[in-house]
Amino acid sequence: MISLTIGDENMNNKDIEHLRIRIKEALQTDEMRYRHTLGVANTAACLAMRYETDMEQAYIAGLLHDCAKCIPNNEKIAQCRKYNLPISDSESQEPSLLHAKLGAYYAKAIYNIEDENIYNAIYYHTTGRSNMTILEKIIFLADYIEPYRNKAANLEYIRRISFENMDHAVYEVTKDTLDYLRNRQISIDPMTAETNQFYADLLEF
Ligand code: DGI
Ligand code: FE
Ligand code: FE
Repeated sequence: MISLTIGDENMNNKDIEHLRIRIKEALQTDEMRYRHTLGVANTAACLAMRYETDMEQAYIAGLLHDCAKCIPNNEKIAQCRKYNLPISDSESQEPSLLHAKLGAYYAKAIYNIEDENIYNAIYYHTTGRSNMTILEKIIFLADYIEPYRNKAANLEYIRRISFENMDHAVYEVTKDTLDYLRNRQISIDPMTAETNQFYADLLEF
């Protein structure tokens, strides 16, 4: 169902406001993180308008996408073990990556958001994956382009093409992320490389 107003169809405004307050509390150890989160939620809603998909769903996924970000890394590992979430070699090496899958789990288990599409958008928001849904691409891109982001290369260009062709924008984001990781000799998660390859092939780059 396409929802064109926030807090209308599936959740009322009080539910969304409640969710926002809970997220603010969950992120209170990092004052920039809540600001970033609101930026992602609002940017995701704008992309949903552009691509004529459910705006409320995009907003909620944006609000929740980093809900596990502020948990210390050793605790992220402990939580993943506790809830039987698989930890890959690359995540053992770089446990901060776990905030994506742990956040997806929390969206369902703690914040009671049952929507499978929101779950996947949060789960894959850091590395992306092959053949993403519209919502997955919206969250992946909103995370990178929201107004408070200011460090990434080519941001102006990626902001523009996100509103023109999301597949192209996902390709550019993963390309820049891979360059960034290689330049700093940081380990590359196979999923990040796979996402880049999938969108390069799709676009015949
Ligand atoms: O949580 P955010 O900071 O808002 O954004 P995010 O979930 O996209 O995480 C960004 C970080 O993830 C950034 O520092 C780069 C890192 N990252 C993305 N792909 C990989 C990666 N880090 C490693 N080690 N390997 C990857 O493949
Ligand atoms: Fe994140
Ligand atoms: Fe984020």
